[in-house]
Amino acid sequence: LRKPCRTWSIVLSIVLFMGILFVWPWKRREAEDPRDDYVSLRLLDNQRDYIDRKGVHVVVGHYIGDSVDPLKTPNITKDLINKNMFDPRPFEGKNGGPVLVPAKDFYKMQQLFQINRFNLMASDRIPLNRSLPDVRRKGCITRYANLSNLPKTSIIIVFHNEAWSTLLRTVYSVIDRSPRNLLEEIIFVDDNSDRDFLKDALDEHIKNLKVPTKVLRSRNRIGLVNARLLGANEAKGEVLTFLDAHCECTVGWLEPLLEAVAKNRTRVVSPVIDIINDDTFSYTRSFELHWGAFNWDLHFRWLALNGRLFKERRDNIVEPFKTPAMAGGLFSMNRDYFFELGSYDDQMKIWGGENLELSFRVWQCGGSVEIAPCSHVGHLFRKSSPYTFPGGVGEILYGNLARVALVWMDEWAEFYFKFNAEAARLRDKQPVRSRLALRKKLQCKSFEWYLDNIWPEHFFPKDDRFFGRIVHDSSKKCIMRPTTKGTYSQPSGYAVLETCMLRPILSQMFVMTKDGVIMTDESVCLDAPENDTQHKTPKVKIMACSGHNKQKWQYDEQTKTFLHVSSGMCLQSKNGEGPVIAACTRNVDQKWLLESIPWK
Ligand code: LR7
Ligand code: MN
Repeated sequence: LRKPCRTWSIVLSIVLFMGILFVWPWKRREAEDPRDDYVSLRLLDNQRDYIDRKGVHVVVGHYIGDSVDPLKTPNITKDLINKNMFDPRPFEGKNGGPVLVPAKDFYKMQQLFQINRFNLMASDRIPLNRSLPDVRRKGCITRYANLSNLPKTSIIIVFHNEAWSTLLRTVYSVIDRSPRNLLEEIIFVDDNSDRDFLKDALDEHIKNLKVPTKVLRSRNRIGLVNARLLGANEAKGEVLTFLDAHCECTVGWLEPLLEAVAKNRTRVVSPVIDIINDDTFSYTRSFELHWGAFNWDLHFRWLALNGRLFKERRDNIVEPFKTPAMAGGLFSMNRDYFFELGSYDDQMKIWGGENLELSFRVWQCGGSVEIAPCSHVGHLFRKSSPYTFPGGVGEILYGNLARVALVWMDEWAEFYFKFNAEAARLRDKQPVRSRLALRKKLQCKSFEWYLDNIWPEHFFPKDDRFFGRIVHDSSKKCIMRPTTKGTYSQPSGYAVLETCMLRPILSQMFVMTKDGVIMTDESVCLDAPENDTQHKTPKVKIMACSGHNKQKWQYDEQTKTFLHVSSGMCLQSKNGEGPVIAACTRNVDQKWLLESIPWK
């Protein structure tokens, strides 16, 4: 071999060898229970992450606090945002595949990205009727093969300054992949968009669709709740089906939703929400073994099912299952029931909070919120918002959330306001009398009932459990979950010991249940290995709550020690370093105080 050639072959063998080293254990890991390693799809928070299908944790980006008016970004002019640049190529994005933009267009592509905060050039190259894979499980196809007498639905799509291609691809996917006899009509609600092509050109285009379609227009920016109310008031279908303005429905998506609602009109049913990538527009199937809930800040979260529910779901993976909360954008609901139950809180502004409000209301007032695993719809997830929030993102979102808390959460509203200064500041500005009257009229149950019965594995404080700080007696430091930027918790990592803050902060707060589970926000639990033969003092972790024995602890008031039940070891910290478990000694290093913090 000549010399350069030999060098290359050595390099190549090293690469191959490393590849085998890394790929081999990786491949094997897929077969293990994945719930140990991640918390959830994390959405609508400062950090918006998700786990891809191979279990890789992908940090997607930032969300709240990041809304950008495209006209205030470099190189974007009014002319540019008003131009419809839809330019489809027949096979681009076919079967849900990624779009490949040639390198020569990269500059333009990045420029156009600002307009909608997704890759507009990529979207505009995909035909309106692109194909998507059938992502259903086999059982689903037979389960929904012979249906009769399903009700018709009105499809309601609200939008503010949406792109032509994403908006119409939503509609084409509905028309192409729904049985025609189940579609009553499609109703667009234009929430005061200012882009030219969303006016006459849209009115013209929809005349040719195979399903009766109309556009309602609001003369003011009214926000998504009031836009949806406009649509719902006009709708004639027995069922209302709401979709965001940038979705793509897959084959068989509608039948499971309508069948569930037809069987019982108090069911409110969402599809599994798959991921349309904001950069390549590729379609990725999401998990079915998740349900929707929320964190201490009342931000929506996907959580992995655990314990009883995981088994239940694994045994029956086709029937709709109950979820504490819905994501908000995609669901079907009986129209009369929607209005009987108080439709939406029309004092909610622009964006945010209405999904929890509806979820609490449905559950507490006698209905159910469910996910139909056989129904898959893709949603374009963005890292930031491409439109203005008049008055400010915080003012709007926390005002809406304050309303949710005040109306539905009883004493847990106090918990929310205690630790959320921004929402607390806005609470007195919220007139909620009419919504409280509605709650009374409908004789709705308490929030405690909701927590106990609908989400028994919740991590909120309650009178039957400890809530507060775990303080190391000798160093007087607090156990804390790993954080980034001071406040936002990471999905998992090693527990740390830090100076206790003067004003109690949530990342130093834990809940300990009667069962000995020590958990905190985001459904993460104090966790230590059952039998770690390599380390004498294995580090204590903060991991997704799994119900496993290795997450069970016992506190002894007398000796002030924490026993890690399954290993028989004790919680310890030497010189104020990160907590570990070690053979029990009753030494000062193993003494801890439980400092209760009042929460209501
Ligand atoms: O002022 C506005 N007027 C509008 O008409 C602001 C928004 N909108 C429209 C907008 O064009 C879009 O069609 O409202 C819809 C939702 O806004 P997005 O797509 O910018 O936000 P999002 O996808 O992050 O919104 C999620 O959270 C919202 C909270 O209010 C709503 O519940 C959305 O419906 C919800 N989207 C989903 O649930 C899709 C799956 C996401 C997940 C998980
Ligand atoms: Mn959306």
